[in-house]
Amino acid sequence: MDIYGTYRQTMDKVMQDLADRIRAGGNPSGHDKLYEHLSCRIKSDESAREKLRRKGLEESTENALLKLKDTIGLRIVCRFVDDVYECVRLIRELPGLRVVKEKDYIHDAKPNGYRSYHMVIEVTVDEEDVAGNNPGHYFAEIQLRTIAMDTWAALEHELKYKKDISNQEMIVRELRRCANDLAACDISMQTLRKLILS
Ligand code: 0O2
Repeated sequence: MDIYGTYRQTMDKVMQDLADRIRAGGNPSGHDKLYEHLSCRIKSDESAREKLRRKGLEESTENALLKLKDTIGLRIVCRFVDDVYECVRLIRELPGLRVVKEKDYIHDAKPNGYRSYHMVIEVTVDEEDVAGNNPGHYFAEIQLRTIAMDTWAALEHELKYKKDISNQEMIVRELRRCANDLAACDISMQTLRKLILS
């Protein structure tokens, strides 16, 4: 059994239900799809344990479910920046969930160039949680970004794990430049769409 113990099944249920509801809202009939793709995952046992250790916390089911807010993760990739914010609005209005934390790394990019909109939400479900509540509460993190932001994050994530890169400084600088160029493209594409649709 993994670190999530008997709660794993409920986590899968919470994740699938959330994804289904976002898919339903993000595909309004007669309108363009709000997002390009949506993916979800439960953080692996190994990765959850590594994150708990990194935070100086004991590797327990309680800590995994209560202290890590991203064990249930959804990622929504949109074509345009406006669509990201439209999806955020849609998620805020879903019943049975409470937004606990939001970080707008699109408006305030990280120093390395990372851009994305992060939401931590608490979902209420008719199952017991690790604190013994029923209905129970489960946390999930939703990351929303454009295709351009997603491409950048995927590449940067890959490079993060290659520790023996020479020219590290130059690569970090170039990655930041690429992130800024892609952000400029996102703005141009958004403007073009407005022009085409007006
Ligand atoms: P993984 O493997 O993707 O799950 P937290 O670290 O979550 O406790 P914080 O500061 O609230 O605390 O997290 P933050 O910065 O809002 O974002 C956490 C997640 O966002 C990361 O999860 C990444 O998925 C993504 N992320 C944040 N910054 C970067 C970045 O600079 N580059 C890339 N590629 N992704 C980033 P994990 O758990 O680190 O990893």
